[in-house]
Amino acid sequence: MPIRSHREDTMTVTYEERLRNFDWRLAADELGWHQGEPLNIGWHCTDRICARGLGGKPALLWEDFRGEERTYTFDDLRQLTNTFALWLEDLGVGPGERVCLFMDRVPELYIGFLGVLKMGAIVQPLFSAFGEDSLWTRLDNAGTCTIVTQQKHVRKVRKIVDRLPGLRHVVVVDADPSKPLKERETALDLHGLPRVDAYTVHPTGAETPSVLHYTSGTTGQPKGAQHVHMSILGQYLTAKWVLDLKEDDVYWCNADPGWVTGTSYGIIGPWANGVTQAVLDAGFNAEHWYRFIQKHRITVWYSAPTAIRLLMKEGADLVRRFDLSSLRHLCSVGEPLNAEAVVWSEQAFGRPFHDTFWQTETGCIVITNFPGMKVKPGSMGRPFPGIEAAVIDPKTGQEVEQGKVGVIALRPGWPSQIRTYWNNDAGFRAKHIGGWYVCGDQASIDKDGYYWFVGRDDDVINTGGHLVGPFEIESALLEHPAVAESAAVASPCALNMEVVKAFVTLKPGFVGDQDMELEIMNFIRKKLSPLAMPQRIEFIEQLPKTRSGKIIRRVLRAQEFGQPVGDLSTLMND
Ligand code: 6R9
Repeated sequence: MPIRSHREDTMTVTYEERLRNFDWRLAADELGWHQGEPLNIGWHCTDRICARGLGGKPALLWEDFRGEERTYTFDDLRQLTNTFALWLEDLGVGPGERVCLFMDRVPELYIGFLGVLKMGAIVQPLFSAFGEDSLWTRLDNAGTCTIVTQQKHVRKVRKIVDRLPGLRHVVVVDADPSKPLKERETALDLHGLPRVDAYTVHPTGAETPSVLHYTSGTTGQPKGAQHVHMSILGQYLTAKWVLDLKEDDVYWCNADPGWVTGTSYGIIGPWANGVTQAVLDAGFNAEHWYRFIQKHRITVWYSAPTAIRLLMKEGADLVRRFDLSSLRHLCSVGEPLNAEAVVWSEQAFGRPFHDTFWQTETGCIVITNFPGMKVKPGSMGRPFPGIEAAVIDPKTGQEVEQGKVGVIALRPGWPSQIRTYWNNDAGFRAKHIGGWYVCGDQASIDKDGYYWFVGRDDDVINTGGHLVGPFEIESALLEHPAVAESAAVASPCALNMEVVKAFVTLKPGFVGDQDMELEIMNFIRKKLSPLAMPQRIEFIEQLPKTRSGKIIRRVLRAQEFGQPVGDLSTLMND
């Protein structure tokens, strides 16, 4: 069968040309998929790439904080994902069950992700820095049957396993033989198993659930955003057109697969395109990052504003000590990309960062600075072809006038959009108004159709590009014996844009001093995660509330940002 070349210079195709007669069928055609046929992300990212004759090409260039390195070709990935899938089947995991991956960015995470999808189960990646409460909430909600983890994280799982009757297996991918495993625990030495060359991938359909990512809102515990296999159509095409991926690229995505960027564009998008990607399982260090780019000759880099701000702090002189001439396209996501960061990157790297806006719920990039399109520093760009976007008044559902601020709304129907929230369809429906899906972000549109981000339209805190819900923090705070009531709000931060600040009232007999502040901070860090830990705690006598007793976070938030507090006439205790 002749293999159609995917080589094509997207820079020569303008945004306007892409818009003309756009149809998502284009992505289906390029992926060789027809409506009604089985569709499986795991197969498309491995077997199909090998069938295109790219089996010997590196898929994953992996390196960790100790400098250990490994390379996996697409054929390695194909076989190892088969091996993983069959092993899970033999363990008794069935299609549609939830398998959580709770690991650092080790190769087993990437292989496991595609392996779970190949055997038809739903993959639930969770950030390995999560503490026991964050972990329990998400495993309990999803009814997870198996968690795959590392020896270093198994301790956290052990603390909650008794409260998870549906969790049948705890799989440890690097089990230390000197440390005995407990009940329900199983060791998996993936690299020691005989490789499975032929495996019958489960015939998942376009609408079969694939990935479950937990995301935070203002109310209630985090919600499970339920993606389906058809998402690959959107992830494939946006990776190709927005990240501008071409077959000889070496691509680096900074995001952890615990968050949607790390799966949509750290696994599915690039590999569906047959592109080599590099992974660095290490924390931030500017020199290390630049050395990594230089060493692997990274060409396309997908990063985030907080990381860019950290790099800016280190200065452009540091950049000049490395040969970063391989870089040809830079993109950013997760938070507003300041105009200064775009200007700085032009100076430091000779290229601007291109902003991309999207969410866990959208599954793929929806508003963006298309390659070749004029970048207006500070703007998020324009809607991706096939995405009908608007800025509406959240009360009426009507589009606002040009230049006026409203909320970003998207017309449902693109392939990567989540289908619902796990066990919470009402929560998902509540995000729709007048036939629009409402993102929860405020923006305006200028005369050229560019979107300008204003802020969140709810109480969600965006810290370094990670969304944290106030409810989860406040619930955990209440578990501390000294805390009577609390409100968690965003507080400005030059580096992370926002950090969590908690306002706390204490029970009688407790003193709100520095020791108490540190104790509570630590308590939250362990239970939830370092991201959710309040960076500041203010002990107050009374929280602002409505007459019906609801805490009004916006008053506290406005104070933090030095903004007008607004109408306080509904307050009970002002
Ligand atoms: C992909 C991802 C989504 C929220 C989103 C918005 C913020 C994302 C942004 C941005 C300004 C951008 N956000 N991209 N804000 N400019 N380019 O981050 O998913 O974790 O669900 O967060 O992040 O508030 O609604 P998720």
